[in-house]
Amino acid sequence: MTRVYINGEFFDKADAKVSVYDHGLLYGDGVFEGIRVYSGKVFKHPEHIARLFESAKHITLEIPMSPAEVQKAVEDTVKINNKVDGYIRLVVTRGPGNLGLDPRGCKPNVIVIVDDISLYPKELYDSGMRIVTASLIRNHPNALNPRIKSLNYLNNILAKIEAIRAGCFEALMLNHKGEVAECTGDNVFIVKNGVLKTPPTDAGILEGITRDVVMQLAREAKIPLQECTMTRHDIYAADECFLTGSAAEVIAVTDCDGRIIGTGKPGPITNKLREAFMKVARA
Ligand code: PXG
Repeated sequence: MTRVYINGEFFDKADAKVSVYDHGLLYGDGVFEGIRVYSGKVFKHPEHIARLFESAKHITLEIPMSPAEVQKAVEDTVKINNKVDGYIRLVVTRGPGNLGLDPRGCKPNVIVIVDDISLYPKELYDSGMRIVTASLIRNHPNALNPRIKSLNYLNNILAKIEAIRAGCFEALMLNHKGEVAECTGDNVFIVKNGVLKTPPTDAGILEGITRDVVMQLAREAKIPLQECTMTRHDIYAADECFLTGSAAEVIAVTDCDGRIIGTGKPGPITNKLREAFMKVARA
C-alpha cells in the first residue's frame, strides 16, 4: 500500500485527504515539484527543494518547514514506500481557509506522494515523438510567471489537450512574442550544424532541472551550446530536436506540425545526451 506524507504523518493512499476548503483545490493556489528516484536515490534533490522554496517565495507562501526538513520528509516517504525507481510529487498547498481569494488565514499543507510515472509510451524513446504547436501561448511572464512551478497548470493542460486532439503526446508552446518557449511538461532543445540550442529563461519557461543537467553534460562533452531565442522555423529546420524533463527524461522529437525534423529519427547528439543523462541519473 502506498503511504502518503501529509504534514508529518503518513496515511494510506485511500486515507490521504485534505480539506475541500484548501485553496490549492479552490484556486490552484500552491506550488509543487516532480522529482525522480533512481536506484533508491532522489535525483537532484537539493535543486528541487531550492526551486520549491523559490516558487513559494514568489507567491508569498510560507512553507512551515525548513528546506532540510522538507528534504527529510521526502527521503522518509521514499524509504517507507521502499521505492527504488519511481516518481515523487512534492506539493505545498496554500491550505484550508475561507471561501475567497484572500490567502491570509490559510494553513499550508505539505504533501509527499511517492509512486510511479510513465509520461510517454516506451517505444517513443526509440522512435522519437511527434509534437504540434499549441494555439494557446505560454503564460506571459508578467501574468503567472512560468518560472513558478505552481499548482495552476491549466495553461499547460489546455495546450496538452490540443496535442491529444491532434493525436500527439506533447505540444510546443510559444510565448507572447511568437518565440519558442517550452512544451507542456518539458523544455525544448534543438541541434543545428553541431550546435545545441535551447530558449533562454526570459523566453518564459520553467528553468528545468533536467535542462540544467543536459546543458552541463553538453559542456562536458564539448558540444557547443547556446541559450538563444528561436522560432518555429528553427524547430522545423533543425537537424535534431529533443525534450527534457523529470518525467520525460530526454526524448527525441522527430516531427513538429507535420514537418519531419532531420532524418526523422533520433539524432546522434540527442542519443549521446540521452545516454549520458541516464548514466548520471542511475549513477
Ligand atoms: N517545463 C514545464 C512547464 C514543466 O512542467 C519542465 C519544463 C521540466 O522541468 P524539470 O525540472 O522536471 O526538468 C516541467 C516539468 C507530470 C510532470 O506529471 C511534469 C513535469 C515534471 C514531472 C512530472 O506531467 N514537468
